[in-house]
Amino acid sequence: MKLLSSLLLSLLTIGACEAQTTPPAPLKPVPSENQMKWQEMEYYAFIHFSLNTYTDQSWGGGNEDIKLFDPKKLDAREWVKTCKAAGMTGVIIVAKHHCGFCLWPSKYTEYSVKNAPWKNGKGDVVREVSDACKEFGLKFGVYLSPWDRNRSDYGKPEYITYFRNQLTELLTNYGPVFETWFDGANGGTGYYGGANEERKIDPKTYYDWPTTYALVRKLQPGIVIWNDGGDRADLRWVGTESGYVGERNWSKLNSKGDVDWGGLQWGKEDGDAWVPAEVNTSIRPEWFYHPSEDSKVKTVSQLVDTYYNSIGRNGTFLLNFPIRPDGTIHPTDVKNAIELGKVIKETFAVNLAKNARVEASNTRGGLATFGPANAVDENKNTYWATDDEVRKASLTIDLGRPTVFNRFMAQEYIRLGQRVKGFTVEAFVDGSWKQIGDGSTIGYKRILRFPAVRASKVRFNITDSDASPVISNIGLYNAPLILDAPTVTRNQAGEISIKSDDVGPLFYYTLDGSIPTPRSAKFTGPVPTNDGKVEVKAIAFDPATGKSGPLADEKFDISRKNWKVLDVSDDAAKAILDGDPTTSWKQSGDKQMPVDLVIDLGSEKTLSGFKYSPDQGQWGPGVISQYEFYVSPDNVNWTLADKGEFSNIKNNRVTQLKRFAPVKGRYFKLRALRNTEGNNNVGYADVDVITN
Ligand code: FUL
Repeated sequence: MKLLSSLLLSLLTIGACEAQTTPPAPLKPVPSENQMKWQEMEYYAFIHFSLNTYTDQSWGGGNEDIKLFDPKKLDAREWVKTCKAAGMTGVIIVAKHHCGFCLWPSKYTEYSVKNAPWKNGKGDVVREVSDACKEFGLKFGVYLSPWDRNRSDYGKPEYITYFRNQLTELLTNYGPVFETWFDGANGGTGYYGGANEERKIDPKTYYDWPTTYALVRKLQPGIVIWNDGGDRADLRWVGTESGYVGERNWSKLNSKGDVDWGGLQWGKEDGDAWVPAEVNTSIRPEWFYHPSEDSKVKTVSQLVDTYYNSIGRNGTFLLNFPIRPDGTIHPTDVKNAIELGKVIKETFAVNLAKNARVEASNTRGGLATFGPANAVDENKNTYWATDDEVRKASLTIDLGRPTVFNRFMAQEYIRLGQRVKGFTVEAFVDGSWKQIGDGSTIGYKRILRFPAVRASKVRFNITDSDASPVISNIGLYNAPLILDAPTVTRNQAGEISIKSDDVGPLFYYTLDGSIPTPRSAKFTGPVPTNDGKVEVKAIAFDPATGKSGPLADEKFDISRKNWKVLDVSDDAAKAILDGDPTTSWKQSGDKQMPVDLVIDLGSEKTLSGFKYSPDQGQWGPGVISQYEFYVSPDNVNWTLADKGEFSNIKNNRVTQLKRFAPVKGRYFKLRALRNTEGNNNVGYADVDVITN
């Protein structure tokens, strides 16, 4: 008996040892080969260009005149060169947006470049982009809008045949395609071949996605499919177009069933399908080009912030360039994107942890094949792994001497699944350990930012994991200070504030229209101004290098000092006038549409427009989508000055600017007729006017 049990024990031990000398079993689901290749692309471009570029719209109605399309300076090589210089690895061209106009000469419609004046109808934007991608070594992708406001057969089965025919053209005639994008947006109304009506489809059944996916995969075996609102494809939207994914971000979802907003932002820890996150956002507030946004191009530090909130959080980063009517990208967009590319390159050029001495609290089977040195060798095919039963482990990096850094990067070997759900990072500073950062998930890539520290050792602690951790890479970096145009705001009292997304720069400004220099006034706190219109010019300055960043030029209309929100007793309503887009106020829940906001300007003004900024929060903010705007001399007799829709405000909650013929009055009323959710919630982050 004794003999038997010791035999059993040694057999068990051998079994256990054997298990620990082979690679860890995958924690399913795991990425497909196509998803792996896509994830490693990390950062790529969107290009939005269509007839609505010429009509200054977000969504074309489907009846825009083809004759408008004549981009005389179009050179897709320039677009792709910009993408390459910005550090991008691919380009997704919007081949057809919701208006139905095709940027390639499709055989199946007359509503395309073949009937445009551009190149006498001989042009093909899709061809030019795919050729340029080949020339510059970037991958090529296509967006084909399922919703088509031009087609008379939209809503009928015939349209699905049309849609698949178009898809076949795009996936057959332009070489390898790395990604297709099937936008879920559908506003109902449209031209529809002259019917000019509202058409409702059931996005779950109408498009019959399984058949379309099979076609896509047959034509392009290396592709990944993005789909929003249809059957689960290969990639997921993150629930916002503002440029971030959740700090906790699982690359998993359930293969069946609806996904709520949290599922889009954070994925599902126990999801049964690999559906990683793609963060799509535009370099400007909107997707298409609008001249009024020339001063609203995202700054370098905003772009860098988005980089960390996407790639730094286990997502990819899809950054959009709107094309101008002449066919070019605006120089500011080009400059900022290239600058972002430089910052990223500079930041990650030197991995201070590369080949450093490392020790781990546990190594799988005690074998070098799974040893911690694999986590600092910058080789994506090797990894540090622990024994199966180990869920908490530490890896200590010895830098050899005090070293300054402000970024920490970790990557899981996701071919074996996503596992880690809690970690901390400590630095050995002046003889003791100090925590400098923490996080939940890691996935393909996770980057932490923190103020620079000078340390000789760093400890990475995995505090929680769904299976034994498998870490492919760790990096430490020292990122440069970013100087770009600062953000200028004006509060209700008329005071100006200046700030930027980085920590450290000083700010100099002028109020007289002159260009600020480091000899101008230095911003030390809110600056009072008079009640009139004010133009603020400001720059950020790095005292260590003596360098300054680009100019911020902000024009404010009359001060809102004497304004009052009428018929509201809630003091929190002042958020509407405080000039801070991050604060907001909501009408009381018992109000039914239409819901009015009435403001007393304090004295008579000539109004020629207004601005509405919706709540930036995610939870039920009451974003107005249809409005009327009235002006009154006495709060009794009202004149309708303007009415209309805030297009695409549901997906992109940017400030809406509306202009109208000048009207005199002391009071205005913004009437909400509808919101983006179809309920009675009405909220505001900011409301302002344009005066003559
Ligand atoms: C949205 C669309 O409605 C926008 O116009 C844009 O194309 C964006 C990428 O997707 O849902």
